[in-house]
Amino acid sequence: MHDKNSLFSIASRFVDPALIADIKPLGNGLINDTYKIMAPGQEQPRYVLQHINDKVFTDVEMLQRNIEIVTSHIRCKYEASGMPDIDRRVLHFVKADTGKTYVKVGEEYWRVMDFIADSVTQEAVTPQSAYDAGRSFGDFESLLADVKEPIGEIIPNFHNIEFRLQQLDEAIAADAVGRMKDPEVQDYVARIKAHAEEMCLGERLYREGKLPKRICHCDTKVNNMLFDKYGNVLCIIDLDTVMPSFVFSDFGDFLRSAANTGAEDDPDLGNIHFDMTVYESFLEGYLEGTKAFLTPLERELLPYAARLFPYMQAVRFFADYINGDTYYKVKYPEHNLVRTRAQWKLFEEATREFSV
Ligand code: GN1
Ligand code: MG
Repeated sequence: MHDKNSLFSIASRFVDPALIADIKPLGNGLINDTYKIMAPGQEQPRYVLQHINDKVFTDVEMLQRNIEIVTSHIRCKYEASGMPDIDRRVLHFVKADTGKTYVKVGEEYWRVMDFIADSVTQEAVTPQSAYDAGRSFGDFESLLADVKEPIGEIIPNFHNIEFRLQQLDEAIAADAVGRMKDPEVQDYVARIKAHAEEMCLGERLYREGKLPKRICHCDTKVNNMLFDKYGNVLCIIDLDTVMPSFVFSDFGDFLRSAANTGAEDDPDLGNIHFDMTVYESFLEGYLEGTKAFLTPLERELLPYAARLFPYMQAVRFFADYINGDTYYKVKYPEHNLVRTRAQWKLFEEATREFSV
């Protein structure tokens, strides 16, 4: 945690100190630390200050370059199409006194972006907002389909399930904190392995040259979108993971949070079901947004994507649990195991929905 004085002095590298009345925590991301900068006499935050987790995003220069390419590309397209209210539809990063969109203070990296006025985040969607979300993520991929500058793979193999399974194997072999002796842990290992081959389908098709990679968002949780007060999607946020991936990333990861009737870390597995009405609405919006480029194979495999993401997230939370919680922020010692159970339940529920 950072004290207020240091937050003030870091924020002052980006914005006029006279505009900073207070700085408070914002949101519940599992990777970066996020704060809102309040200006004097204003109820809404003016800026967002973020401490970049450089253990996860090791190349901050590439990270910010990717984000700048993506946001300016989208902004140009919106300008060309006469889109109204552009500043509320695409993020804008503030330049620091260094002329860059980030600063290094001691060993830490920080950045600031404008707060999008009159916006809120949500943890859940309705069938109507799921349609909008599908349309928005489809449009997002569509807008980025002709980016000329190379977008770096900021976290190599980020959504490569073969790689994630290999990391799990490494965690099991190391058993760094002795969690492998728990019979429940052994049981999840067996369950995960039983589906491994089937779940690696995407990577096999990629090697066979049948499946393309496109520029995707790669973290399409519901809480990575901003909505206006009427529940319309305003803007897609959390652009750190934008990189080349299968479209399954955006489709499957959104449903992982949106179609889950429970929470990502719900301790009560009875709350967790896969909501097919959300799936159908999101699918409709997504197909509309991606109709210019989606191939028949990509389309056919969208139900696989809806299963792949709870599976992959279970593998990732589980590996982190076995490693002793080194990646995701945890609120209590069993948190990553609770998350694993919840994602596994969601995987089973989705599997039940899609098996004929
Ligand atoms: C992380 O940063 P945040 O909380 O939006 C993670 C995602 C996971 C998600 C699980 C860089 O996203 O991949 O799906 O937690 N981001 C990274 O909630 O690993
Ligand atoms: Mg986030």
